[in-house]
Amino acid sequence: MKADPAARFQRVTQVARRATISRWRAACVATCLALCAPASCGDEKPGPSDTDAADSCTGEGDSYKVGLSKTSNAASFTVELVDANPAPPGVGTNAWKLRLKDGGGNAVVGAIVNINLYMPKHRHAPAGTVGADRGDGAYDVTDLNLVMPGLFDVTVEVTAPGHMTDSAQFQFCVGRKGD
Ligand SMILES: [Cu+2]
Repeated sequence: MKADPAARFQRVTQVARRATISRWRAACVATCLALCAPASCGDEKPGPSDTDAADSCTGEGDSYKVGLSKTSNAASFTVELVDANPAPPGVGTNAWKLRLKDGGGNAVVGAIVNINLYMPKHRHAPAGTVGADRGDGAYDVTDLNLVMPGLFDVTVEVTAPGHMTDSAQFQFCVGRKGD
């Protein structure tokens, strides 16, 4: 059988991709194992050293408060974090209420709101989600999944009628639930 260079290239690419994915996965698993290494893993109240191991980003990122607001990169919007559950943001499923305003302070309605996640220290991007339009500039995010402890960049990408797509970033150091 004649070797097909295109097929061979595809196979090599696939193998390389798979290797990248498995390396990525291994790094992730290693991180999780390191976090769960203490015998106390699963305890309700981790000790101080355990907590440090859990986040390794203490003091970094935004300090959560009700009404924390960010201006988008091109200053088209402000994105206000009106409410968060849990507060501050924690590992697992998070529910956020956002309020969007344009540069003139008017409610942004009918926008497509994508929430993108990235963990800068782990260098991977967990799956994000979307915000549901509740009218009058209010958008509900019900299933923001912060999959593990660590530093998260939470990018709110807004595409609204009459505006260029623009993004605002929050950054949170996420600890274990109950921290
Ligand atoms: Cu991670």
